[in-house]
Amino acid sequence: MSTVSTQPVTAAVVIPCLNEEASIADLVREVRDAAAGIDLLVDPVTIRVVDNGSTDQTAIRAAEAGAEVILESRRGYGRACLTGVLAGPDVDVIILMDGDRSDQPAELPLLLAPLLAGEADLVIGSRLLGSYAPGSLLPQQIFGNRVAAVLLRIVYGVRVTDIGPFRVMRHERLLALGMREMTYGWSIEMIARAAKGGLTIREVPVSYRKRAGGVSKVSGNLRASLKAGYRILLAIVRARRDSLPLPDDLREWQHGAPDA
Ligand SMILES: Nc1nc2c(ncn2[C@@H]2O[C@H](COP(=O)(O)OP(=O)(O)OP(=O)(O)O)[C@@H](O)[C@H]2O)c(=O)[nH]1
Ligand SMILES: [Mg+2]
Repeated sequence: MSTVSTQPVTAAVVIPCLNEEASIADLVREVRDAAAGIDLLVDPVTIRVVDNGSTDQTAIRAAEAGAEVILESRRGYGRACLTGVLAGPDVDVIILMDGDRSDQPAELPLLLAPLLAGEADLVIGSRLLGSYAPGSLLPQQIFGNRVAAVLLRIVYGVRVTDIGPFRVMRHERLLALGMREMTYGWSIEMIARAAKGGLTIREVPVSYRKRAGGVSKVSGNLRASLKAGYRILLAIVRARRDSLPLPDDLREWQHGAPDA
């Protein structure tokens, strides 16, 4: 089912951001350097920073560093990801990564290679197969990820070690998943829907850094962590029930979707 690329493909790096002024400019530069050095059939690579109502200088810093900045006033991690995915012009491949500089853009080729070779439809960077800096993943995150992985195996028969934010997928395939989860359940919903749609999911080891500055919105905040846990469980259950709409349905749905 996966597609092999023999011609250069276009790609967009979508970075959801909420108050990441401390890290976003360096991250954008790292992505640009990584994209320039990619010895694969990817060209050009655009960088879309989706600013989700930051009250700091995130948007200005990102634009100064050369990113395209998309403002999304409706809150939610998944919402920001989807807005970035849908922001035109259409590209062949979508790359998702966090805005706090925890993911390493230099590892982009590791994720792109299996996708472009047609070996996988969704490639996810696994921090547990790779490495993570001390303090970058809290014990509750590791535990939560393990629980989520077990549920994915039980409900969808898919084996993953981590629910990492750094991932790549063809634009068209991602749209066809009909993503609905507009908060932190987005990452797990993508895996669940891909598994349900019979897509091939591949993990590659990546290294994960501690956030480069700024404030944690999820793992460092108990209330946010509990809410994220609930959204993740909900996403697993809901993805099982829902059908997979066509891309056109998704575009319509995105317009009328309730706020997260
Ligand atoms: N667009 C958008 N982005 C968000 C929102 N909340 C968090 N983010 C971004 O999503 C990414 C993940 O959030 P983090 O705060 O890093 O969560 P975390 O990785 O669990 O926590 P740390 O380990 O402290 O980094 C970061 O790039 C945030 O800026 C949101 O509501 N909207
Ligand atoms: Mg983070």
